[in-house]
Amino acid sequence: MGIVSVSIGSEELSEIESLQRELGISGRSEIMRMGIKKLSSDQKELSSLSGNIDCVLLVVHKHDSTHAVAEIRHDFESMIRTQLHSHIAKDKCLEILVASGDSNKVKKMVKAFESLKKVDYVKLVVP
Ligand code: NI
Repeated sequence: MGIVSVSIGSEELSEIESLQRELGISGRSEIMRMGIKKLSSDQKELSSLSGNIDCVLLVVHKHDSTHAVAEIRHDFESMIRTQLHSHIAKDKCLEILVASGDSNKVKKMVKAFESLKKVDYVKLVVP
């Protein structure tokens, strides 16, 4: 077993503590292992997509990142058929995008949203 030291912000740290309480897990390492497993399975699901797909993408972000989110939407506008911007909590926005297109381009769009710091949640649904 290896030991890895990581730097995380106070927001992520309190997220870890709240997950520990909710899941009844005492060690932070266990939370990290669970997170890695989840990320890895999401990644496998994403890389298994091929050809043209129809999908729905949910993105929750802080209101002050609306401009950065809009830039990504414009970068992928040829794939986006419908979009909805809604407010779900104070300073939080929800984007619902319905898209059709090449799966590799969809993967790029998902990664672009995930790489934004003020994006809290990205979920791709491929029916
Ligand atoms: Ni908004």
